[in-house]
Amino acid sequence: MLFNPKLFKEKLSNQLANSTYSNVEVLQLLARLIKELYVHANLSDQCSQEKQVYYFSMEFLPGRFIETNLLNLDLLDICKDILLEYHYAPRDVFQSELDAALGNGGLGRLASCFLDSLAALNYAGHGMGLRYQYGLFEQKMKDNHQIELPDRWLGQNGYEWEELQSNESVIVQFGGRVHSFMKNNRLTFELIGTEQVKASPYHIPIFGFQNQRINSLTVWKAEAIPYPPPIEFEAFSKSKRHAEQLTEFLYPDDTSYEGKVLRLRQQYFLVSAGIQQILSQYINAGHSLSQLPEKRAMQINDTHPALIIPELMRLLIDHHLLDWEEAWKLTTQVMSYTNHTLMNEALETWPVFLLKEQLPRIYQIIEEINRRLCEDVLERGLSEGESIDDIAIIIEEDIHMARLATIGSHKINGVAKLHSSILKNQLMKAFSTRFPERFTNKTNGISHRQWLMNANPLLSDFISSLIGESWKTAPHKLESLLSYQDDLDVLTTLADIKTANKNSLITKLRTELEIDILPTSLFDVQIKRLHGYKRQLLNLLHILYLWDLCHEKPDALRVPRTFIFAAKAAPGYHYAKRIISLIAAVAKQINQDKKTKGKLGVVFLPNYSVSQAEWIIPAADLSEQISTASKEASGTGNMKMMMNGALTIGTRDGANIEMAELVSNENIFEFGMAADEVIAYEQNRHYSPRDIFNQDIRLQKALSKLVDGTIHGDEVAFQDIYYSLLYRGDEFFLLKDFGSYVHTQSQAENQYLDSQAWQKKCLINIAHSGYFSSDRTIAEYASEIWGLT
Ligand code: 73E
Repeated sequence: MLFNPKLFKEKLSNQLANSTYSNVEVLQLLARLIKELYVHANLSDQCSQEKQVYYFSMEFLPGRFIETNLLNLDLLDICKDILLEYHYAPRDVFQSELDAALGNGGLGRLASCFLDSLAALNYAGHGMGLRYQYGLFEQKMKDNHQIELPDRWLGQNGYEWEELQSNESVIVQFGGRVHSFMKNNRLTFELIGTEQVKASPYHIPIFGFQNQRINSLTVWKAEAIPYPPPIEFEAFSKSKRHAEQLTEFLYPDDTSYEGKVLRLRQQYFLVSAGIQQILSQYINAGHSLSQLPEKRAMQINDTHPALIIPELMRLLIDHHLLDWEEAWKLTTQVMSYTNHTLMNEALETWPVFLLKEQLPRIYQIIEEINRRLCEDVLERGLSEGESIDDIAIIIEEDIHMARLATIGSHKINGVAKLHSSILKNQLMKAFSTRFPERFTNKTNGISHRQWLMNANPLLSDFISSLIGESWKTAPHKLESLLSYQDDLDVLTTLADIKTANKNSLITKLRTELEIDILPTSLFDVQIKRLHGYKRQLLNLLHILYLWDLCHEKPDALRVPRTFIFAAKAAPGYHYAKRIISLIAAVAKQINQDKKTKGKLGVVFLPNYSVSQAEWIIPAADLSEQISTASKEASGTGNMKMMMNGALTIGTRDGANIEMAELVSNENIFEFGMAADEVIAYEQNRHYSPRDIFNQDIRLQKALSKLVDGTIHGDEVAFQDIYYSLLYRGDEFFLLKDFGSYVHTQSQAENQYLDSQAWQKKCLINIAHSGYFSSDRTIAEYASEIWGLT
């Protein structure tokens, strides 16, 4: 028996009996025990015959592993009991684990949910990422401004869950030049004079849900290769710095040339290290390369790892001596690509000169892929109105990564129905008409183990008391809850659970951040990356409107509300940082207003993280999913809050549409323009935010607060934001959707007054949320993209 809870129990008790420890020490002890008893004991099992999937991603956001791992190993209750026996508070021990700062937002969290589901469904599916020493950044707020500090998540002694596998280190090469020559009648390519960086893998175990499966997340660290003696110290420390920089920060500022180079090098470092390791293990296991697609699959998580396509080609051609056609066939059969955004600025391109300089052989291969693609397209003919620039990978001096990823993959998917259809019919039309069988949709999902079982034990236990435990492995069975939608006792208990979760959040915020929130208020939550299209600013305009309303008619607001925000803004995204400052300034102002005290509250929680989300989401009443329609590819926060019994106020965007389809329109608050209207405005209709402003007194009052000195706490007022809306085109149609948003918000308020009706809607949402389990998503990827059985 490999998974032996008895042994775990014995060892843990022995250790705890022998000495007293701090919470962190107990946590480290638990991690050590789990690795020793479960991972090491299973290493021999790893070289199995089953097909292996690798999920390449610049980001992973696992949050804390301790509860997840204990739950998956069926040790959670045992462990809590032992800790209590030795007078340790399980919650305090667990919370001493720091979140791994390997991600930024939804894209990284999705990757972690996928790893959880891959293991839960007993697939051999692993993550490949980078081990960023300082993560994205730690956000602090100072005088209403976001300050970015290095996130020291690795602590003094390294990360408790990782294990360095130094025997699996590989070398990644940059720069140099390509030497081509004839060898055995074959044109051969060799890189010479390169800069070499050592890549060391750290394995983090990923356990399946009570099924004995152990997968891994491998994160690579960059190190300089020691010079042979005599060492020239100055040169060595320069190259050390250059190497180590590669895995210091996630998304380093790329506004400068050096920043861009660093990001490109990071991307190549990930894919080169990852694929070298995968190929060498594959060959060492005695497999033949011709069978690669039957035995290995690789998912490219957005375009950041798209260089894996030319890198695999390079290895197959230059190292394994395959010819181009064979190598291309294997590569395209192995690779598949997920697009996560249609936002123009996120569609990556790299300047040709940069690739030529940093990765000369990779550039040659991309050039050849492009040449063959264009030749083929021209031979078959362009359609009416089409130009080769709609298809080419290299246009003028830029390499288009989404096109490279698409042509090098056998499947391309978007992450919600609407997004996939825009991807197919607009952005990638020239490709989808030529390769229709490659385009598919895989609507995102979230791990119900992490976001319901772990984050909300009260709700999870209550659900099990009603419908049994089978939903835990078959989340669609949450639908059985529908038979309780008119059961008053059930609805009352749901309300009580929400209140208990709100109280826990209140206590946490009071003790840790000295923030006080109104216990009896409606918790209105918008937690996500800060971006113009996500429209945190629209939420804020509504708050300013309500503030006015409360002053004018003190009884107008029938339900007290607390607006909860949490968001990080990319360091180089000035406008997003200004919106954070505005939220913080408005919060300060409103919270000090004696006239609206007890009715309105606004909080901005600094340093948004997975662990923080696990506190906030179970306490949310209203989930703000208010992106400009067509801009949010899917969203996953929407699913998390739905699963935890919050109602959504949202646009018909991303996965909101599929949520509405499931729960039907009366159980979700939809508002605003639809995607096709937005697209039509963008393409040809004239949009005049000023006309709307001139006709809406509520907007005039709300917006004037940004410039008339009402909102201060800043050296300048918020003229820049005011101007962006009124004079710079209001890119994300806030003013256009404002009226409809305010109206729908007031409908939500009316509904909330009828607690029973509200709870019924919550129950219907929870019951349908099983569809959004990432187990469903992964089952679809497995059968339709990866060919797993
Ligand atoms: O809609 C979300 C989606 O739910 C989308 O914005 C997000 O991915 C989530 C998971 O599919 C996303 N992140 C990025 N692009 N899309 C991104 C792009 C560049 C850098 C970092 C993240």
